[in-house]
Amino acid sequence: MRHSSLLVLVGLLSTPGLSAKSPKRGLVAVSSRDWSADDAIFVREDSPISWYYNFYWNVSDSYASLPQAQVEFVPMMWGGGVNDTDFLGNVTEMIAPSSGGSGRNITHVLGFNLPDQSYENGGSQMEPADAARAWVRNLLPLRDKFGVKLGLPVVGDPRGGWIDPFLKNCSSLNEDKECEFDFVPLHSFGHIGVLQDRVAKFSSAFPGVPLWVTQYGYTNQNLSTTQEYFNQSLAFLEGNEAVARYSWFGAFRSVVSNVGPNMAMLDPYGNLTDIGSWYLGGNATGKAALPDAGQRTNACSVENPCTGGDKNAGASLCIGSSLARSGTAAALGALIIFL
Ligand SMILES: *[C@@H]1O[C@H](CO)[C@@H](O)[C@H](O)[C@H]1NC(C)=O
Ligand SMILES: *[C@@H]1O[C@H](CO)[C@@H](O)[C@H](O)[C@H]1NC(C)=O
Ligand SMILES: *[C@@H]1O[C@H](CO)[C@@H](O)[C@H](O)[C@H]1NC(C)=O
Ligand SMILES: *[C@@H]1O[C@H](CO)[C@@H](O)[C@H](O)[C@H]1NC(C)=O
Ligand SMILES: *[C@@H]1O[C@H](CO)[C@@H](O)[C@H](O)[C@H]1NC(C)=O
Ligand SMILES: *[C@@H]1O[C@H](CO)[C@@H](O)[C@H](O)[C@H]1NC(C)=O
Ligand SMILES: *[C@@H]1O[C@H](CO)[C@@H](O)[C@H](O)[C@H]1NC(C)=O
Ligand SMILES: *[C@@H]1O[C@H](CO)[C@@H](O)[C@H](O)[C@H]1NC(C)=O
Ligand SMILES: CC(=O)N[C@H]1CO[C@H](CO)[C@@H](O)[C@@H]1O
Repeated sequence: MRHSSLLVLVGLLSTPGLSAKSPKRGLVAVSSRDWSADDAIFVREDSPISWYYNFYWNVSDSYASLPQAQVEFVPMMWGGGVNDTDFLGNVTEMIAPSSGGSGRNITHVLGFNLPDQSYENGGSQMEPADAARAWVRNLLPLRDKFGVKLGLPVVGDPRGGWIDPFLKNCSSLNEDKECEFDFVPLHSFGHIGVLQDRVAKFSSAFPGVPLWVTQYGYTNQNLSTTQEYFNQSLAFLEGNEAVARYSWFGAFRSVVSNVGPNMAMLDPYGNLTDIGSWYLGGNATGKAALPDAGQRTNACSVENPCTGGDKNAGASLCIGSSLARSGTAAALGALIIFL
């Protein structure tokens, strides 16, 4: 008896690579053009990150060589697509290249990002009727043809104003069926009670359907409050059976954060903060989100946010400008995080 348990234990401890993966834990990948080398930090060989999304249909440049089995890429249809099938065409081409060769094994796709919010608020601003047309044109074919699992559009209110008319609008377009979906993404920004309430609300609105918390955090709090929230939320999300996946916001340097510096996983110089290191399964690093005035240097940013000024105001401008320059819908999506 003792002998065989020991063997089992040794087996578990010595399995490299995949055993370190956390099936729930993912990444909101918002690559910065100025510091694209930072991206590699999150997917090192011992990283528990098992999946990522980037608000776009295509892989992030930095992660293009990673196979799905190592870190699953989840395409998102951010918005649009009412009168075209570009998303369907591009994802189909990725799964089954017309030029031959083996495609990427896409198994999940995320629907529209905040269609219930205006562009100004970072939403994808879609009427439920238009969104239903885009769903039937671009998303249902992926489900029917390749068995891809679809994430419901992410909105503030689980049923109510936007989702119900959206689902009903499909019936006239889709043989009397609703807009079919397989999992339900949600965002949560606020204290731990907000997260618990939102998960409970979405669980009861969609009983038995897996929930993905695709952006969460407690914005603009001091370090101890942020770290306490981080620990509590991680334990809650890991332990909650309704939650299939989660991704902390965010994977960026504190100086370009639009949610306050302390939520950032990287310090101004691209080193992991405590939260960043904990999220990746490591120990505290003791790296401060922002350096003291005396330690600030111009070296940390071309946009110069380290040298002072209003931290949070500068932050949101910087993330805005650096993402906006990438010129994709992905950029818009990344700016907005609220509910
Ligand atoms: C998708 O991204 C990869 C990696 O950056 C790139 O090589 C490829 O050209 C992109 N595909 C399209 C159609 O833009
Ligand atoms: C889609 O096409 C319809 C009919 O041609 C047009 O009225 C509508 O403005 C178009 N919508 C978008 C978002 O392009
Ligand atoms: C991919 O999307 C682009 C627009 O972003 C579109 O021009 C192109 O036709 C799409 N590719 C396919 C194969 O549908
Ligand atoms: C694609 O990935 C899924 C989920 O990991 C797996 O079950 C399936 O076998 C994979 N398919 C191929 C063709 O690799
Ligand atoms: C379809 O969506 C529109 C808003 O875009 C809404 O006014 C209408 O009531 C919806 N249809 C149904 C059957 O719910
Ligand atoms: C951090 O913020 C919390 C909540 O606002 C407050 O109770 C606490 O005193 C603050 N801690 C420090 C070190 O400022
Ligand atoms: C958070 O958890 C880490 C261990 O993962 C621990 O070192 C740290 O003290 C905790 N912080 C708070 C505020 O709970
Ligand atoms: C974390 O610290 C503990 C105690 O010092 C050490 O045993 C462990 O190897 C460290 N883990 C990592 C990933 O560095
Ligand atoms: C301790 C540590 O990893 N420091 C690194 C912080 O980031 C700078 C810039 O990338 C590196 O030069 C340091 O080595």
